[in-house]
Amino acid sequence: MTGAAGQIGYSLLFRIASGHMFGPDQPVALNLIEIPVEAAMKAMGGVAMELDDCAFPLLRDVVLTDDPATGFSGANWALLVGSKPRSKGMERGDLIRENGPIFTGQGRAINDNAADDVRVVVVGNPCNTNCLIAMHSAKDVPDERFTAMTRLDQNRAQAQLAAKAGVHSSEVQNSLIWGNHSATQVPDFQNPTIGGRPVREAIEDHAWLEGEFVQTVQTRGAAIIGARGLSSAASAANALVDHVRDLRTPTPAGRWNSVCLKSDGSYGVPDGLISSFPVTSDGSSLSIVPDLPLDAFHTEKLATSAEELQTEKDLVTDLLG
Ligand code: NAX
Repeated sequence: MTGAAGQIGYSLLFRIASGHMFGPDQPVALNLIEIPVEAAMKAMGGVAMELDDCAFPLLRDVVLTDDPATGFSGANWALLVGSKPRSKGMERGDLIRENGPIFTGQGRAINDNAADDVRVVVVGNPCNTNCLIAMHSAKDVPDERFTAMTRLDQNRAQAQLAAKAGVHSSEVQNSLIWGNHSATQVPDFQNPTIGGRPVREAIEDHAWLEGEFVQTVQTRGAAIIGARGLSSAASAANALVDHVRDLRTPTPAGRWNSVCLKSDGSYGVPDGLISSFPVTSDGSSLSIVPDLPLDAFHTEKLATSAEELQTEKDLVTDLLG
């Protein structure tokens, strides 16, 4: 895992070590990667001390390093959480250019050092384009092993729909996000169900669905920062646990999860972009669910998000080899 001394790391590592990500019978060894800066390495050392202090039965080894080659050595799962944060006055384009080279280096280090079955999940933002760069930099690793995370957005959408319908979140099934993990993402209200009924039947306020629902999910990250003074961390770590667990286990019939992966041109998203789709897993390989209906509202919004992904890709063409 990269970014091990960060906020998400502080929530995530304890969930992994206690068996939530890989199951209660799977021992884990953690390779933690930080930047070669004294404060970051020292903070990561503190996290490792706390992992020791939990005496987790499943935790077999913890390696601390600032060297990606060492960190990714033998890794079965590479969780790319660390990235440079957006600083004041920085445009999204600047952020993409700043982060790009990090993911080139990490992609190469994964290619050269990880286990043959490595699977890579990118969380560090802009996660879709960072994932694209890492995928292109790891030439020997099949493209389908690279995903980026919209599971937090999916979980947020599920919670919002449940709250509006006045039911428990478990009543909402197949909550779904399309497109980019950004403010253009498309929270779906056509294909999920609430208590087995279409969302538009369970929630009669259709203006709310097209307006407040979509905007609330798109801007939830900013709302958390506004309230907490810090970005979402525990919910992001929880979403990553969900993401990896659901890629590792076969998806129940009739269900799907939101996963960003390489587009095959499905739903009009240009081939090769890393976009969020409804995805099923057979436990190892992933498939985009075909032929879901998308009305004009969803189609138009997805096209806008795909255009944004294309613009991001165009900014980093030189890094795509
Ligand atoms: P923090 O700033 O708390 O931690 C990031 C950590 O990454 C820092 O300790 C930093 O030193 C480290 N880091 C930076 N560059 C690195 C590199 N090249 N190698 C190894 N470590 C490196 O951020 P945190 O709140 O933990 O968030 C991490 C990332 O997740 C951010 O990019 C954030 O935007 C992104 N998020 C993505 C989400 C998603 O749904 N995809 C949701 C949550 C979060 O906003």
